[in-house]
Amino acid sequence: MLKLRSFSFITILMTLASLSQMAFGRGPVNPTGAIDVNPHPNIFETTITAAPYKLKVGDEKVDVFAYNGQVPGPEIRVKRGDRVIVHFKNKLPEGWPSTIHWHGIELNNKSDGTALTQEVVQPGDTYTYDFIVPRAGVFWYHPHARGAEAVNAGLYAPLIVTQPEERQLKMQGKLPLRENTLMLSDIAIENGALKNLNTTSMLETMNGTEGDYLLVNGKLNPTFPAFIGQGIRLRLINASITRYFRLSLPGHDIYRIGGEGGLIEKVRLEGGSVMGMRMAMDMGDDMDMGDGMDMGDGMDMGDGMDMGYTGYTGPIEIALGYDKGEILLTPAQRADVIIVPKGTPGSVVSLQWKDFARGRHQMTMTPMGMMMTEADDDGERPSVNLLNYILLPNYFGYEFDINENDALVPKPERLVSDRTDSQIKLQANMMAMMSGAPKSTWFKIDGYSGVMGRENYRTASIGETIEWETHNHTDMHHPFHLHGFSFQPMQFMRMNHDEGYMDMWMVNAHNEYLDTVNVPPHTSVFYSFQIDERPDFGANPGQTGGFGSEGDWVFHCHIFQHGENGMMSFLRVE
Ligand SMILES: [Cu+2]
Repeated sequence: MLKLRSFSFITILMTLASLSQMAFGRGPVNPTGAIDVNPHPNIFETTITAAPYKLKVGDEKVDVFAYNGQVPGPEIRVKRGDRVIVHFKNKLPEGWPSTIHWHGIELNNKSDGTALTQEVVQPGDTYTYDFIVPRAGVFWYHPHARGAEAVNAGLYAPLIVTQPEERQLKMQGKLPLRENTLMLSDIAIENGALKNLNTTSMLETMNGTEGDYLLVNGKLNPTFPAFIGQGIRLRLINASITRYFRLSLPGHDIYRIGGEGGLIEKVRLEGGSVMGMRMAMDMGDDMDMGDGMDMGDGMDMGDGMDMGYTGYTGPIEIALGYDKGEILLTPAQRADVIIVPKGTPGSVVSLQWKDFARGRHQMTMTPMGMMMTEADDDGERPSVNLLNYILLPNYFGYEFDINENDALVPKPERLVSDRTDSQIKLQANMMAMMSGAPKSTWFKIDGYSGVMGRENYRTASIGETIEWETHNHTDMHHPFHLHGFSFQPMQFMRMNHDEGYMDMWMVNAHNEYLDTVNVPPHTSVFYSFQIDERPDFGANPGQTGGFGSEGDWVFHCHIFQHGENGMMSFLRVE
C-alpha cells in the first residue's frame, strides 16, 4: 500500500491524476458537473433544463435532447445526507411532457418524478424536486414520461452520492485518486435521426430496441491516457433503454468495490459461477406450470406437470452467464469498480462490450408458420470496443495494489422481514402481441398491464420490513426496478418446469442494497426492504404524490419498452 508522506506529495499525485483524466484533445473524461448555487454546505441546489441539442455521433450530427446542453447531463455530486434541490425546466418541443426520476434515491414521494407523484411537466413549465440523499452510491436521473424515447434521445445524467469513508480509504491507498464516471449507452439512430420507437416492429418492441452506436459519456469509442499500474476507479452506469452491458477488460480483472448502495464490505470479482442446490419441485412450489406463454388473462398455459422428478438433486454449480472478472449491467444498473491497466508503454487496453444471452428472440419459419423463437445469436454477437486506454509509463514508483476480498467498509445489517407478500409475476402476453392488440397490453405484472386503473397494486405501512418475491414468467431476462426503496436481494430460485426440478442459490453475503435486479427467465428473486419514515419539505405546486415515504411507488421492468408496454405496477405506502 502507498504511504502518503506530505501534502505536497499528494498534490503532485492529484495533479498527475487530473492530467491523466484529460483525453487527447477531447476534453475531460467526466461529464461536466452541475453547479451548486446554494451556499449551504449540505444543500446542493441547481437548475436542470431539458432542451433540444445536436449530438455528434461518429460523423453525423443528430438532433437529440440534452440536460443543460450536454450528453450525459450534468453530474450531481453530493455527500450522503445532503439535501438536493433541483429546479427542472422543460424546454422540449410541443408534445414532450417530461419529469425527472432520481433512479435509486430513497426520497420523498412527490420528488420521485412519475405520473403517480406529480403532474407531468409540459413544455415551458417547471417542477421543483427537493429531497435528501440518505444512501451513498452511484445513481442517475432520467425522465419517466415518454421514457424510452427521451432516454434514447440523450436525457440521462449521473447522480453520485459519496460517503465519508472514501477519504480514509484514499489515504490508505485502497481507493485510487483517479475517478471517472462513465455513462454507457447505445443511441438508436435511423437515417441520421433518432429512431422512431413508436413504429418499431413487433419483434423489436418485444425484444426492446438496441441502438448500434455504443457511447461512453456521449462519445463513440474514445481514447484516454492511463498510467501503467495505476488504479482507476470507474463509476459505471448503464443508461441504455434495452442493451445489457457485459463489460470486459481483456487480460485484466475488473474489481467491484460498490455500486447502487455505496461501497461494499470487501472487494469482489463478479461473474463465473456460484454454488447452489438442485431439488425436486412439487405442485405447491409455484403456480407457473408453463413456458412463459401468457394467453391474455395472466394465467400461464401449462405444458407439463411439475411432479415426478427423479434425477439428480444436491449441490450444483450455477453459471451466471458472464466470466469471472467481468461486470454485468442490465439497463439502469450501476457498478463502482477499479481497474489497473497493465502492459507496455504505448500499448492499448480496451474496455469491451460483450454480448450476454438475455433471451432475445427472432422470427423463425416453422411448420406452424412464423414463430418467435430464441435468437440464434443471443449472447453470440461480436464484442465492441467501448473505450481505449493508451498506456503511459508508470512515473509513480509504486503500483496500485488490489485483491479480491480486500476489506473496504463494515457491512450493513441483514434486514429481517415482518411479513412476506404474494409473488409478483412478470408476464408477457403473447396473445395480445400476435393478435395486434395495443402495445400497452403486451406485458403485465400480476395479470394486469400498467398502473392506470390497476386494482391489484401492492400495499405497505410505514415501519414494516417486507420480503418480496418477483418471479419472471417469461423466456427473457427482465431488470426489475422498485422506486423509492432499496432492497437486499437474498436468494434466487430457477424453475425447470419441463423436468420438474428447481435450482436455488443464495446471493449478497455483503447485505448490499440494490434498486435494480436482473430476473432470469422462470426464476424468482427474493429480497427484503424497509418502509422507512423520511423527511419532507412542504407542499409543492404540481405534486400529486404524498409526503415522505407515503404515496404510490412504481415498480417495473427497466427495459423501457417493457415497462411502458405494461410491465409496471405500483406499491402504495400508507
Ligand atoms: Cu423486461
